Order: sequence, then C-alpha cells, then structure tokens
Amino acid sequence: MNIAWTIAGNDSSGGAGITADLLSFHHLNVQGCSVITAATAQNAKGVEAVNLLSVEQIKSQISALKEIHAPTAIKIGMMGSTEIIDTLKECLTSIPAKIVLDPVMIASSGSSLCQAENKNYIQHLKKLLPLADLITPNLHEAAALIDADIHTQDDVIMAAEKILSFGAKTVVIKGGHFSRENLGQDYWTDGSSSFWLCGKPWPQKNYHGSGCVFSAAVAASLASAYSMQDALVLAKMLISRGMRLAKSHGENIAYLQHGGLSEDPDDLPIVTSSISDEIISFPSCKEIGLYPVVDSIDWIKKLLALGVKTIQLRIKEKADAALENEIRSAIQLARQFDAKLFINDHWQLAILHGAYGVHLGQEDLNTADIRKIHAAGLHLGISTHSPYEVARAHAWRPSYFAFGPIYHTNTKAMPFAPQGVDKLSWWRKVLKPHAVVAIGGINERNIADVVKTGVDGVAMISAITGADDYAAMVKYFIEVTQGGLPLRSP
Ligand code: TZP
Ligand code: MG
Repeated sequence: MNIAWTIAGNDSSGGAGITADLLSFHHLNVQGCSVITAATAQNAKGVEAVNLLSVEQIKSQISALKEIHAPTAIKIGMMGSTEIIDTLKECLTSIPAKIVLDPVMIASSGSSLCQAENKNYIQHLKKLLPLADLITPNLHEAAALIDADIHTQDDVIMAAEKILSFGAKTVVIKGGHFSRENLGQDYWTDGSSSFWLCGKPWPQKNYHGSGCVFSAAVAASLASAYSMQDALVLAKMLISRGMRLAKSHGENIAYLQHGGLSEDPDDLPIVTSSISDEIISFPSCKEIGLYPVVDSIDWIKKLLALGVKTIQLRIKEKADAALENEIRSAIQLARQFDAKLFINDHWQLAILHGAYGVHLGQEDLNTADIRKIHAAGLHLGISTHSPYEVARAHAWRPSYFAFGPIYHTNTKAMPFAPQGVDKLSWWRKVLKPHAVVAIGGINERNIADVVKTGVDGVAMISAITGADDYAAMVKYFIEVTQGGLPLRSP
C-alpha cells in the first residue's frame, strides 16, 4: 500500500483537519500517517481555541515516521505559526515525496487558524512554496497570497500566475462562481497548460472539511501514481459526493460527508479551457454493439455484409483526393446498409459528406471545431484513457465515451497502462447517462467479461482484422454483444 502523510491540525469536531485527511486517504486505499501541528478546540459554531504543538513535538513526529513510513505524497494543511512553517521547510526538503500544500488560514466558520499577523505569516508561507507540487488556495487565500482582490475569471488567472511566480510548481485556485449557473469552478495551471475544473452547483454553504478533503484526496491520488490532472479530477469527485450528501448545521455551515469515490453521474466534473462558452450536448448513441475500427473501404464492405451496424473508419496514411474518395464511398455504403459510420480525425470531410459521426482523440480536441460538428448534426465519440480525459470529454457531452485500453494492446503505442474491467465497470456507472465504448486488447477470450460490465459498445481492431476466419469471429462478436453470452468460443 502506498503511504501518504498529512501534516495538519486536529479538528475536535472531526469534520476537517487530520480526521478528514486520514478518512480521505483510507477511502482512496492509501495508508495514512499523521503529523499533528495543533489541537484546535472547535465545533460547527466556530473555533474556541488553537493550541499549537511545539516545534520539537512536530519534529519528533516527522523523525519517527521518516525511515519506516516514508511517504509517496504529503498533504500539508494548517500550520498555525511562522515557526512551524519554517520547521516544516527544514524537515521536508530532503524527503522525496509529492507535496500538496493547502494554505489554511481561516476555518469555514470564519475564525483565524494562524497565530501571526497575516502579512508575516504569508511571507513565511511563500518560502515554503518551492517545495509544493501543488498549492490549493481558495479565493480568499489566493487573494491574501497575492495581496489583491479577486473578482473575475481574469483575476483568478492572474492570481494563479503570480502564485506560480512564488515558486509552486502548480496551483489550483478553488471555489470560483463566475458563469454557467454557478458551478464550483476551480482553475489549475502549471504555467504552460491550464484548465477549469467545474462541478455541479450544490447549495452555497461553507462545507466544513471540503478544503481538507480536496487536498488530501489529491495527495492520496498522487501517492497512487495518478497524474496531477487525474488527481484533481478524482479529488473533485470526492468533494462533490461529500457536498451532495452533507449534513447541515444551521443555515450556512454543512459538514461534508466523508466517503469513497462516487459512482453518481452528478459527481463527475468537467474539464474545460473556457467557462464562458455555452454548453452543448451531442445526440446520444445507445446500442452500439460490436464496433470494429478499420482502415479501408474493403473492410467496411466485408463488415456491412456480415450485418455489422456500427463501424469506425480510421485512416492514418492517406491524404488529399484518395482520402476524400475513400471517406465519401464509405459514407455512401454505410448509408445503404443503414449502419452508423464514424470517421476518425477527418471531421471536415465527415461533415462535407454527411457521415453519421466523427471520432476524435484527446489531442484532436485542441484543433477540431467541435461546435461545427455539433451544428452539422453529426454524432461525436471521444477517446479517453484516464479520469482527466473523461472529465475533459464530459465538457462536450459526446454521443459516446470510448474508454481504454482495457487490456494490453499491440495495435497502438499506449502511454496508459491497461485499465481492466473493474475501472471500466466503475466508469460505466459514473457515465450512466452516456454511452460507453470499451476498446483496447479485446478479443474472443475476454469479450464476455467486457460485455458483462454493461457497456454499450465493444470496439476492436486486431481481433477482427488479424483473425484467421474474420467472418466467423465477427458473427461470434455480434452474438456476444447482442446480449447472448455463449460460453463457447468461435
Ligand atoms: N485506442 C485505445 S486502444 C486502441 C485504440 C485505437 C487500439 C485497439 O486495438 P486492438 O487491436 O483492438 O487492441
Ligand atoms: Mg485522432
């Protein structure tokens, strides 16, 4: 099991601080260790006392853990004093772990959690920033860090850049509500790329524990070797579930519900480069069934003749007139057979010749005019391989999400490890309102396991194009994907 540390204060009411962090680690299958900086006396009404531990007490906890419980990731929450900040800087410099820094200064009730003049505290905090792989200020904390007000989206972007200039590797500024019906809008950047992470608009309250759970969940996901982008999406899902199920304490405060990763579609965020644009939804595409991905009109002819009803034409080699002729003929042929043909990459030609749909990879999302594909009435499928990519595709409400590789594949160079059917089953639940297509290394030996997850479509290349008897194989795959799960092999 991977190990994560939380360095934070204890919240006597149990909703935030060390308790929230250890629960989040536990729910994300990471072993948690703790270094307590303070014993706060607080409840839903407010903070009654902040009792900081001594620098020696903090150092001794770190030294006890250092050798035997070496962390893969560390979350730092409430530190409380400039001495404690300086101590942590000294102790953590030599520890090779990912560090997530939640610059807690004020409790959700509004009470101060740092025993120092804000300005002095912030000067020391800034010196800690070069150790941080991620800093997670909310709007108030970001404003305090840069010593300026934040009101607009542009203010957030500028604040993030300024915080990076203090030395943090990446920053997420949480809790924006700028547009699109008040979604919880977080802005992340590493200086060269950036995105907005937007969740459902739960009632506007102070969710006690939400900042702690968010940063702890990022640290836990990093400890489990997820990328920073994936970790942010998973953390957002955790707090979305927590806010949806939160227990109210009076009008303004609610205690976040602790728990594991959600299976509820309402907790899936979107990742987008712009929060000002209108949201669009593609026509849905259920009952996809067997979904061969092939590279020629010859294959399309053979598959249509066998009764295949959904096909992708994925041409990577041809260009110009040869490409256009192949795409035009394939679209005409598919129409004669009343089949759904998706054109990979070449969205302009797909629109021009009236294809049923377009299939795009993540890198294509940067260049294709997705609104034009939508306006032309085509369906859209998007490839995804990770939580970040699913959330990014989610911003477009595509006709289907292709998810993979489920198993090892030799067909395409893959920076992503096989995801397996367990992750596929989980995505099937989270993406309930949408169609899901499984892809990658699927063949006659494992297709029954894939179908059992309840996916809408099963995409395959080599199991069909490399088969000794492709016709027998295709007939078998059609049978299996149409709901019969025969135990025999073809
Ligand atoms: N995207 C994810 S896996 C994959 C693609 C295009 C290749 C699937 O090919 P095969 O031969 O079915 O493993
Ligand atoms: Mg592509």
